[in-house]
Amino acid sequence: MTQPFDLPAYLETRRRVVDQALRDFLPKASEWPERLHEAMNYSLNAGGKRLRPILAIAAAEALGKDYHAVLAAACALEMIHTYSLIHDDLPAMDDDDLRRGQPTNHKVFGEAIAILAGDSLLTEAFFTIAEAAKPEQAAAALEVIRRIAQASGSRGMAGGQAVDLLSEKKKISVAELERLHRHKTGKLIQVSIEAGALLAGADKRQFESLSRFGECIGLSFQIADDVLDIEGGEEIGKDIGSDVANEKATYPALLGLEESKRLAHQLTEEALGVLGDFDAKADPLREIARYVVYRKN
Ligand code: GRG
Repeated sequence: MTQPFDLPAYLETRRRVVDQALRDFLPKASEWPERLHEAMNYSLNAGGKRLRPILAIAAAEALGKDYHAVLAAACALEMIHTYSLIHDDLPAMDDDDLRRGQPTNHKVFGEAIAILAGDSLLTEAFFTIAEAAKPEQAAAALEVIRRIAQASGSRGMAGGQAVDLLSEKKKISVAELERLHRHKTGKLIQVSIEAGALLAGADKRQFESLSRFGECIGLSFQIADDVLDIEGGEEIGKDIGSDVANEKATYPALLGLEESKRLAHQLTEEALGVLGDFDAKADPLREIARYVVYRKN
């Protein structure tokens, strides 16, 4: 009899691989300039779920490859994600005191170092991919860098964040909210899966299915995050209700809690549907798609 897939064990083993690789790639806190490297390591090692790197690894595994070929890109995605959280917590943005259950970067290191730690993590991400690429991987690595850059800057995450901030205290439509969310959170999640697929040598059809899968779970992740901001317990590790306090447009605010949950589940079903041609090696991706909307933090 085949064993049911054990998602917690899968997430834990892959998280350990990513944690070790991040320690290997990033300059140590003891290296000059020590305070800046300490700040970068502080946020990177603050206990994140490592969802984006694990998605890159799971995409490669769905294609029959192991994590070695994708590890540098996987870590780069976590560096970019961590940069975005450090900057998002700054007084000029969300002004949060807690992240992942610990004081935010600027609360410990001050605003100037927090800004530079974010800048450096973003830059280090691209250094990491370029540095690790073997000659035979050069074309795939270049395409991964192009896509990650597009998903992170004004065409992606930073663009979505800008619109999010400019929309505070304003009424926006569901279509505008969806566009904002797809950019702010969705594109980095989507590109995590695309990076894994590209570095694992996906053909065009496989790539398109995996990319669409990433697009669906990118949006369902953000809708679930909006729901968690209202319903989450203390395991969420940040200030609950901050969206309401900041008068942010969210799915629950625009559609109500029940409709938001229904939409997140609909996106999950769509994500599972596009993996129809993949065998059991895609089970980690399938289970992560479910986990994204049922998680508690
Ligand atoms: C500052 C350029 C710039 C962008 C910030 C992603 C983002 C844009 C801000 C984060 C605000 C936020 C809480 C968004 C909700 C979605 C999200 C990214 C949640 C945190 O991601 P997880 O749950 O976090 O993967 P961990 O801590 O597990 O890594």
